[in-house]
Amino acid sequence: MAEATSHPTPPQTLDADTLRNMDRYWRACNYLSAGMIYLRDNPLLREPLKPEHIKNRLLGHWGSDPGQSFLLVHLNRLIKKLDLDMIYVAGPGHGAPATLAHCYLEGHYSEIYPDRSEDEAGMQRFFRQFSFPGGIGSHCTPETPGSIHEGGELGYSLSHGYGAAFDNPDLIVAVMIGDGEAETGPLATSWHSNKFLNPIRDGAVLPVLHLNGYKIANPTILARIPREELEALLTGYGHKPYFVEGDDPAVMHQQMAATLEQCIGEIRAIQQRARESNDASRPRWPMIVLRSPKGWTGPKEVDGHKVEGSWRAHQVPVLDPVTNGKSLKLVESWLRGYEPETLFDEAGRLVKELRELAPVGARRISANPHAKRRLALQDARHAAVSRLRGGGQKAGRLVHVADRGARQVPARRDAQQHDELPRVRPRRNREQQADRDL
Ligand SMILES: Cc1ncc(C[n+]2csc(CCOP(=O)(O)OP(=O)(O)O)c2C)c(N)n1
Ligand SMILES: [Mg+2]
Repeated sequence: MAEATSHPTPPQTLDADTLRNMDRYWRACNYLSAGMIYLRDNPLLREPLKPEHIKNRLLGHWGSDPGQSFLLVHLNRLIKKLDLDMIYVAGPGHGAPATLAHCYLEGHYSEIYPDRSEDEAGMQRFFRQFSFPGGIGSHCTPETPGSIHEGGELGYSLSHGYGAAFDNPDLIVAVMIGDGEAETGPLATSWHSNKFLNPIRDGAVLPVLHLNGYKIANPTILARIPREELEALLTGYGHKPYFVEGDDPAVMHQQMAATLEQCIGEIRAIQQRARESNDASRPRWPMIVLRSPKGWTGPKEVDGHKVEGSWRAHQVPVLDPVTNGKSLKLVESWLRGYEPETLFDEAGRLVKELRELAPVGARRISANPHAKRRLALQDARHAAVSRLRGGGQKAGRLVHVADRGARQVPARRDAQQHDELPRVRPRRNREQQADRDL
């Protein structure tokens, strides 16, 4: 069996300041995630929380978010440190608040949707739109910046991750896999995609299996089998698993920082060796198992029932804050526990020292050009209208466009007659793909 490593006494990879600020950044993500689920007003809690500040219908998934955000904060550190070209695939895409929070903190959300600006009013709109009529879905959807993966149907994250890495030799795709998602047929099969990855011509995939223990109301198999059995399973799939396990944030930050550095170092070494020697024999790719509590940092108990670290954290942990004063207080103390007043400045923007932790420009996970494709809804609506008006097949198909390129692509002649539909981009040559050297 390949040597698998965890870090019970983690090396001190992060200095005290970096550790503190990364933890603050993570708290900001968690604050925004919970804010999206609960708040329609008073976004920075600048006044005591009242029932009218809470959304009437509470929808969304909290449990997945803190673990996903934890990983994202650490990916950001390495993207910056090593100038990585990296995208992120959220397998538990129902936990969209984590992805959205990151995009917003990186400033990219406001660039695309200027009314959801980096200030108090923009944050309110950002919260309010989430899972709200006329707003955005509670899963990762095509309009989620930086996401190439629809979050509503579990099972395809790893295959999508590999699809993105093929033929992109410099790209690293970090894929978080839910332990529930891992029980689906498509995901369970897709571990074998690593056999199709050519270390010379393709990029890399870094799977992160998230053992938060639960899938809606049930425990998960992979979180319950003995560690050695899981290690043997993942090794059998061709990986070299590293374990990051625990619930003490300070210890976990150090573990994750050291483990990620190790994994990225191994990925680079594998690629360098293969590319210098022109030897594409199959390596053993590293991967991470993150075992952290579901709903980490959320309410520990509600009405005497365990919530953090249990299935009750999956969606909305406190259900009735509008009608129950005790629940309202609980939500307020939970949100205030992140200390938003120390994370956001007077205007309501993430404070400067935390903004500096994120990569900039196209290196931001939310703005990486490999994932910067979204359905041009406006164009899709036009397409649908054209079809209804008898535009036929040519004019009536949905189009995916790179959101920058959309206006630059010359419109087809028939499209010009039908509300200026952009040209459909050419498909990749299927034969070339089938000819991949396995
Ligand atoms: C194919 C499929 N089956 C069922 C569901 C319903 N569903 C939504 S979330 C969820 C649990 C997911 O658990 P996990 O992957 O462990 O993610 P977590 O929330 O724990 O991070 C399920 C079963 C779904 N979205 N897709
Ligand atoms: Mg789970």
